[in-house]
Amino acid sequence: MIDSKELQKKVRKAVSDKRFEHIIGVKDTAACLAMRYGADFDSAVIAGLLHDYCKPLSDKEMLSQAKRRHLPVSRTEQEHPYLLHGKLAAAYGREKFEIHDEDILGAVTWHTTGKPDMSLLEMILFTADYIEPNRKMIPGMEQIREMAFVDLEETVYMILKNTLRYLEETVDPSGIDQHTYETFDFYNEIHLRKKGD
Ligand code: DGI
Ligand code: FE
Ligand code: FE
Repeated sequence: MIDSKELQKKVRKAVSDKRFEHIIGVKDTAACLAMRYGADFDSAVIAGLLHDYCKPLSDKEMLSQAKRRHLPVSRTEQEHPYLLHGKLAAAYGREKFEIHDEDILGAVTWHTTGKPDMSLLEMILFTADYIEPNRKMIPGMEQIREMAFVDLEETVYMILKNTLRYLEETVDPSGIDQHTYETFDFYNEIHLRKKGD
């Protein structure tokens, strides 16, 4: 597997200055969360560096790259091809950088929509992507940043609640990925159970 310094150089060449700043923010935030929760540190760093590697691809390129790899493309992904950028980054990680750790690849694959019952590393990347320091301030961000170092499942619930509210205002219902709904339902259950205790 490629080491993180090498991967950082490759990523630097593939994305814009602004995207690179975000990626470094995600890498460092994922590293902090790994320290807090006892996840594998190097895995968090590699996942943070790789997660948006394919974000610069155009819609057309995303679809053709997915097709070439025989990745299943849902109707929602067909209409919003950027939803594929995590899956593609995982595929590139395997092919170009010899990253074969399934937990890292899973975290990268699911970083946009999440999925029910995520691993610790998957929750860490999902959260780091949302709270990293370069993200613009949005309502609820302060509370989410604070919660990230207290209770990761509750944090994932809060992020999905915010994201679904945002998506319901900006895209039509068919544009919301099934995984986004399922992930919300899963973490909402945990949230409600904890509240009932
Ligand atoms: O790649 P980043 O910008 O760092 O972050 P990301 O991969 O989490 O992508 C964020 C965008 O993805 C944000 O505008 C919300 C959007 N998104 C998340 N879930 C869904 C979604 N967009 C659609 N259309 N459907 C979803 O289910
Ligand atoms: Fe992303
Ligand atoms: Fe990102």
